[in-house]
Amino acid sequence: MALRPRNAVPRAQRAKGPGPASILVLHGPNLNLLGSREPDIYGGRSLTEIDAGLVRQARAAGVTLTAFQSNHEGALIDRVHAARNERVGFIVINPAGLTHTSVALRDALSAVGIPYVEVHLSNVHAREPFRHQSFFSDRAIGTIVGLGVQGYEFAVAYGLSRLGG
Ligand code: CA2
Repeated sequence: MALRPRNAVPRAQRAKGPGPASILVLHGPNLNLLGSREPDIYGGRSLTEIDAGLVRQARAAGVTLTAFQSNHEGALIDRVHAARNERVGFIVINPAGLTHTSVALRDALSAVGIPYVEVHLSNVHAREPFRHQSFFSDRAIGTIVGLGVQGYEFAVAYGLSRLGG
């Protein structure tokens, strides 16, 4: 019997096509407001600053990282579909408010089959009961909540290790 290293990515989940696999970071509705409102809950850094840091983190490991934010569910679904043809090997997603409502975005991620980690800046389990339910967690490799921007950094570091970067 052939043994596979514990964290190796199964063949069916590897990014397709030539060239190195990349990481896609997806941000859901209202996260474009980061840094400008409710810093006590979501921190003081803008989304542009956060994304620039993640791009640098991945680049240092020789991996391309692309970030995308939308306030529209359909645009996020289209972006997930596009990832199929882009050699995206790993997704980091903060679905924001769609976490608690969107079967459609969950279905899109399941359909493309790209492994993902779900990140939330705040500890959703310490907030209102409606935030305790996620349509994404059971299909995620893992979830990171309540660690602020570091949650994204840990998720990208994990993605890099999976991609061998
Ligand atoms: O903690 C998170 O990351 C959330 O995904 C953020 C969502 C919330 O609906 C989830 O329950 C938990 C809200 C994103 C709103 O982002 C804002 C950013 C700055 C100012 C106001 C809202």
